[in-house]
Amino acid sequence: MRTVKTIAPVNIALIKYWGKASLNPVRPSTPSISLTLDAFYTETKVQAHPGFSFNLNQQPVAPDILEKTARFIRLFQPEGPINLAIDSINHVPTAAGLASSASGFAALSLALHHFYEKPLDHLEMITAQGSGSAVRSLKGGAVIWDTDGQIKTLDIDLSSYQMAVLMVDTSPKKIPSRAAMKSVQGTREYEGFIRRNTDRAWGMREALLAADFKKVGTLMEESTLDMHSLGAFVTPPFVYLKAQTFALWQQLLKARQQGLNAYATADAGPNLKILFERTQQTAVLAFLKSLNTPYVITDITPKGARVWSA
Ligand code: 2P0
Repeated sequence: MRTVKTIAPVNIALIKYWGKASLNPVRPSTPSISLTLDAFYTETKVQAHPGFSFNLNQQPVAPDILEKTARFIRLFQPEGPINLAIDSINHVPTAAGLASSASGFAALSLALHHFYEKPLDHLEMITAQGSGSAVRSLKGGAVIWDTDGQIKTLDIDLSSYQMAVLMVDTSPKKIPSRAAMKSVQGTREYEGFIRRNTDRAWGMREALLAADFKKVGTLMEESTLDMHSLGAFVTPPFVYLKAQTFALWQQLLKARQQGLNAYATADAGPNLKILFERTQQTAVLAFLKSLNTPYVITDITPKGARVWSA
C-alpha cells in the first residue's frame, strides 16, 4: 500500500494573521510573522485504503472535520472516490489556540502533495485553503506570510529565542478562527487594524533582523492586543482570553517593571505564550515557577514541514 508520512511544526505568530483579503485564493489582509516551535508538532500518515477515514490522536474525527478534510482533498483529487486513510497525531492540544490547525494542515497538505505527486509550486496556495497559519508551518524559523501569498524566512539567530507556553485551558475553543475573522472584518474598526498591523509587520522584520528584543516583544504584544480587541466591536462581542490569561499577563508586566525581559502573546484561545531571550532563561524559569501554572519551554526550530518516509 502506498504511504506517505509527514511531520510539521506549530508556529506562533508575533504579528497576527487576522482576516482575509481574498478567499480564493486565500490571501491575508496583512503580513504575519511567526516563530516555529520545536516542542509542538503534528505527525500525519496518508495511506491508500478502500474508503475514506481520518483518525486524529487514534480517534475518528467528528463528521464536520471529516467533511472539511474531504473538501481539502478535492483540491488534490477533484473527482472520483476518495480512497484514503489519514492518521494524525497532534503533539499539542487540539484546537485550543495552540496552533494545532497550523501544524495539522501543513502536515496534511505536504503529505497529500507527495501522495498525489503534485508539483510543489502551488503548495502554499493550497495549504492556505485549509488554514492560513499553516502556510507559515511549511517553513521553519522566522517566517513571513505576505499579502501576495508568498512565504519568506528571515536569516536570524533562532537559538537566541525561547518560548514558554502556559497551559491555562487546553479544551477546544468555542469560536473557530475562520468565523471570528469573518465577523471582525465586517466592522468599521478593521480598516485601522489593517493599517496598524501592516506597519507593525515591517517594524517586526527590522527588529528581528537587528536583534532588537525589546522592539520584537513590544510589537508582538501590540499586535496581540489589537487582534483581541477587535472582538469588542462585533455583535455579540467575543473574548478568547480568560481571567487567568489576564492575571498571568499582569504578573508578567509587574516582573518586567522589575527587570524581567520577557513578553507575552495569545492566539485564538486563553493560553499565554511568553517569548524571552535564552540569556534570560534562569530569571524566566524562576518567574514561571512562581505562577503555579503548567508550562512547556520550547526552542525555535529552523525545520519546517517535511516528509520522513514515503
Ligand atoms: C495567527 N491565528 O496568525 C492567528 C492569530 C490565530 C490567532 O491564524 O481561517 O486556522 O483557517 O485561515 O490560520 C488561526 O487561524 O485560520 C490563526 P483560517 P487559521 O496564527
